[in-house]
Amino acid sequence: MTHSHLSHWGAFTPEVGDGDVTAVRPSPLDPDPSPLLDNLVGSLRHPLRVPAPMVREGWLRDGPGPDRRRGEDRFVAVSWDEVTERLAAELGRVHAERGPAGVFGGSYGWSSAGRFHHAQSQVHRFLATLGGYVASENTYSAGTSEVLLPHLLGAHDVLRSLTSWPVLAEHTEMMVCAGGVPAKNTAVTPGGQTVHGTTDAVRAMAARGCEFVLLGPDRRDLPVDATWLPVRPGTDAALLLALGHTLVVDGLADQAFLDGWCAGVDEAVDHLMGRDDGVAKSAKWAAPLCGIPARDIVALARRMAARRTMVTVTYSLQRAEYGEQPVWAGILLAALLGQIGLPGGGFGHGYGSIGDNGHSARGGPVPTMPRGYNEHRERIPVARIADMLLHPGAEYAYDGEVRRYPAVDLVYWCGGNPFHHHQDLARLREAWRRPSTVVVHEPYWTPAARHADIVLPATVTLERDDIGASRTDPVVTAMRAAATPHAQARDDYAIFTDLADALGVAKDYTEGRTPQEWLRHLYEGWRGESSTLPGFDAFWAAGHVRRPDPPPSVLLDDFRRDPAAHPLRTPSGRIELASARVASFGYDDCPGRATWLEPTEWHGSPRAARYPLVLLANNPAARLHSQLDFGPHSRDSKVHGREPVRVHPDDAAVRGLADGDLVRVHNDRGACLAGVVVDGDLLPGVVQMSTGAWFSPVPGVEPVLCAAGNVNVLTRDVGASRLSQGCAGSRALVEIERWAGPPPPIKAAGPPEVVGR
Ligand code: PGD
Repeated sequence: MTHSHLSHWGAFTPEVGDGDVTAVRPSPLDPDPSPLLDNLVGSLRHPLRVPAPMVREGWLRDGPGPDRRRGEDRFVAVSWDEVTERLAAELGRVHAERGPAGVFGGSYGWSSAGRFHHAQSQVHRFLATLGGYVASENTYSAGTSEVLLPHLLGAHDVLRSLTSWPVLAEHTEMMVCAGGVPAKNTAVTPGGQTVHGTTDAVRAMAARGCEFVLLGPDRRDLPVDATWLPVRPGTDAALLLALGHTLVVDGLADQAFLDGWCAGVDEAVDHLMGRDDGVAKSAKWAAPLCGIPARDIVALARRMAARRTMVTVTYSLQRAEYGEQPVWAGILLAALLGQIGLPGGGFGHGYGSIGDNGHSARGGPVPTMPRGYNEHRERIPVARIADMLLHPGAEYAYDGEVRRYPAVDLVYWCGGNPFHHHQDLARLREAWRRPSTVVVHEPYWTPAARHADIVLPATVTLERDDIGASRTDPVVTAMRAAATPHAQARDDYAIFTDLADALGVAKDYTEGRTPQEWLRHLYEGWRGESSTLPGFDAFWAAGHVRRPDPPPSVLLDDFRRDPAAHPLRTPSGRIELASARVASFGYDDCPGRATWLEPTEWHGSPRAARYPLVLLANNPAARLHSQLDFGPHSRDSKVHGREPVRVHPDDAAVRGLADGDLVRVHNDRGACLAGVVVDGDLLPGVVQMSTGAWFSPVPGVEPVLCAAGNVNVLTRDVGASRLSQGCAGSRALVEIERWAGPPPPIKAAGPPEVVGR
């Protein structure tokens, strides 16, 4: 057996003593194991585990209802029987009064690896069995592109089937990376990753002579030496358009490709030339916006045209106001180069945004817990949760539709942390006070759990058997329980089974299967008639089964070979460089062709007079999102126990700051404490803080001061545009000042107060 367990950040075998993990041995199959595995040490019996079912004191005493105490109240431990009875009654009340429209089960979040005990699948299945719920659509990761790309490239799943790394290693001569290929993100893959191969793949490309060009404000976003064009945050679209403009005026655009494979070419090129708005998107135009000299832009465009060039845009660029534009401009630039569909050239999206991007999928789907059918079809774009709670009944625009927010009365969350993943947390906290009841299943006292009325203690993967698998992973893993559940924790499946029983729908929910029977059922269903794959018992005994290596893939190669036989699912069947359909929606924040729109928050906006630093609020290197923030590896990354803020030496000097100083990072939405790390790898005027520190508001400070350094107190809660309504959390304007006086304690570092009745 090579390993006995799987997490989103690696396969491993734990060493367990006294009921807890004492050490973690990475799988020998993994050439580049992630240090995130260390966060698992001490995670099973940690004081932040939720030991028993908990009900918020105010909810228990006063009953359901909007409540400003949510998040600050004490909790009362109750028995499983009592909590099941109370929660079943409350679900019954909401369904009777409001029907499925009263229950929000959108419940976004990565939860844990494991195909059966997958928290999202379990909560959706349970709520569907009950008669339905308001769901959410798209992701915080790539919600902008998930709406935009079908308009430009059709149903082709560009987000998941990029040209694979071995093809890039063989053919790519230049890789122009808007946002880089950040190694930190490639440690994690939803569902699990036994083999970490992205950093080695990038190094292999560099070793074969591929030139990397980083367009971005943080040099660390590429793990190899690169030509660095430190573009100002929020101006990538301008730079990409200027590169395209240069190709056109220099006669380097591939007219045959534009004529044969693209639609909307005249409109897109007219905009580049400024024929529609009088502003040519030239290098001279872009230079003062993006901070890159015009001659460097022109020289880069010419070098790109002379080589096999891959243009890639990270997900973080679309996780922003007007985030559609850098993606659209990247596609336009790649189309002008004419290399889309050729090995090693063309367009990529999200190389380095997630561990499995660029690694080919291995055949069909992996074993998957069926979520059931949600008869209530209503859904909101995932990042509009606070708007929904604050403005029931209000109209909003989305992808050409006009919708209304439902009047939700009960929020049910399982496997996610909205007080980590959402923006403008002071606003979210206000919204969170509105529903009558908030239910959270959590292994830990996360900020989401602290802001709930009913907290049900869930097991973690090391306390249960499961099947681990993801799209690209070379093995399917028998995940073996290594410890007994902590205190009274139970599996989400067991919790929902009892609730379903109390509500009279247990048979529909369980289909009469125990967890072990489900594992066998899911595995055998996945194996099908295959004679090459072992049966369940042999799989379980062996610990894993290998999946065949997939052939290398090239994005859109079939379309390139024969566009008539393999048309895209766009109105024209071609790549839509301008989209009449998007234009017909009439959105000025996402018109029908790639453009640069001035962000509300960037160096050039009036607001920068008060908040002159552009904060990059991106995914962390020391943990997955907010998971195990208390773990040893995450803790080691902190400064005075707070999240680090990286500051350029010039910006530090102006403010009299040095390494290790405690600072207040602030704007008018809120503030957080952070520890200074002076770092010359940033563009001056740009600071960087990772998401994921556990929200720890200091009581009585308005609008909010987070003692731990949760960066989402500073970000703006707006949709990327009316087209996608995607998460726009990746940037914000801030100022930094030294924190004078004793720092407030981090309350989220310990459990909330639990009282008797
Ligand atoms: P996680 O910390 O992974 O964050 O947001 P997400 O909510 O996914 O939360 C998962 C939770 O599930 C954890 O609290 C964990 O303890 C719990 N959990 C794990 N296993 C189980 C289980 O078996 N049962 C139950 N009941 N619970 C379990 C991530 C989201 O954040 C994402 S994907 C992105 S890309 C966004 N990125 C940014 C960003 O770049 N910038 C900003 N400002 N904000 C972002 N937010 C988004």
